Amino acid sequence: MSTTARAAALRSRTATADPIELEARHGAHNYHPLPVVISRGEGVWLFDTEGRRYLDMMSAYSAVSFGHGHPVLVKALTEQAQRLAITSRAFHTDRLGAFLEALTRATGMDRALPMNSGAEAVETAIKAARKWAYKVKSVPEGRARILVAEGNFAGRTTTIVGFSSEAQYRDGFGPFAPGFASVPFGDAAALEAAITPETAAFIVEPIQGEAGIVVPPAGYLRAVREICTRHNVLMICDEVQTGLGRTGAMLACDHEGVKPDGLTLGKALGGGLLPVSAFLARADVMAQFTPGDHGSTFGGNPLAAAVGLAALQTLENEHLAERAQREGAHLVASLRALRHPAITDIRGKGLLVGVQIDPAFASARAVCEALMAEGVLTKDTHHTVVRLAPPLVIERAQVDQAVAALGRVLERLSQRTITPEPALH
Ligand code: IF1
Repeated sequence: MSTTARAAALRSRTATADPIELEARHGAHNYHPLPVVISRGEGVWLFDTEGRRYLDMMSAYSAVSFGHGHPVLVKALTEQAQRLAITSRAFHTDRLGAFLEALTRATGMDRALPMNSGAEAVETAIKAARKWAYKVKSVPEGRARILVAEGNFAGRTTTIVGFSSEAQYRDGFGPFAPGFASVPFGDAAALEAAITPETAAFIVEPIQGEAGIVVPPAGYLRAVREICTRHNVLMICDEVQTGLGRTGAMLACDHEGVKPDGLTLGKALGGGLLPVSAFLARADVMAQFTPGDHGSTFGGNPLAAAVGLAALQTLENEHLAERAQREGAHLVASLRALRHPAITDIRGKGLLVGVQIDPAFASARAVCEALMAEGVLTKDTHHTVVRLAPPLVIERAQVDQAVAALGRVLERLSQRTITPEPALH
């Protein structure tokens, strides 16, 4: 068949074929999406190919904090794309410096190294911590150890899944990088007990997202800060998910007034439009990178820098952290007011909320499928938790709409689940 004929056949097949079927036929099956095909997004709303509207209550795992198609961010993207998008770091550009300055000012960190995905930012943190251990702390070469928290999620590279506690994320992907050890999340004494002279850093999410929106005991981050300082161990906070206003403050660390030695940001830094991440650190840590040590084809490209800068400015101009604090408090209060027996716990901070569902009633996945029928889209995590993490631009009425939908779903599932068994005769 000629190329032209093949292209025509493909066009006609693709034009009429079902998108889900195309994914199934041509793609890896590494996700199990809800049975919905989204074709458009606007603010807090998603629209499927049939034109049905859904309230987005997961904002792409916090990457869409500004809502879908935020006009200021789309403008920054399109204007920059028409001027200059990618140059590599072989040359300076007129966008990167301003983005790095805004990142350091917004976080209070000394220096920033721009990357693309969250995992790349975490891998950059690992390299920086190890090299700092060898060159500054005089840990013998090759002996640096990094502590992580049980229940962590920091990305999908083999180094990172190597220290995951989730069997599925590790299964079949070894052998893994050595030099990592886990400590219980939320237990400062266990952290201190695990520190050795070769410990370079402790990498920790201030609130564990994938583990099911797990908030550590009050004071934990302050205790970690004090212990790391006393033992000359780098405290590195992974705020890829909790950062940029999501928990009701610029950084989740801010709730305890803690300044880490290293910080990873991602997801919302790209304004919900493209992957932008960064590793930020104390000057002496970032100084470990000399020209050629580390890099990325796309890291710090002018398109990402322009959008990232606009995202940081929009976060501030629209007071989105305060909004997350206010609407998150209302969300949690409204969920508690449901007083539904299927809800066994409500956890979170700001607009990063997890609703724990009693498995006797239904799986979190079943709740999410039922929510979809009610026009609300979100995702389950760890089988029993429904994640509620909408765009930070969500209005009060839309929060109420999501809670009402959850109430209806739980009521319906309860009737289905606890129908009394027929009496045994
Ligand atoms: C998936 C959830 C999972 C992260 C933290 C780094 C990264 C992530 C705290 C890596 C990414 C994403 C990955 C995505 C699902 C989602 C996620 F917690 F957000 F729900 F998996 F746990 N640090 N989290 O949460 O960033 O490389 O993806 O840009 O892999 O299925 P990334």
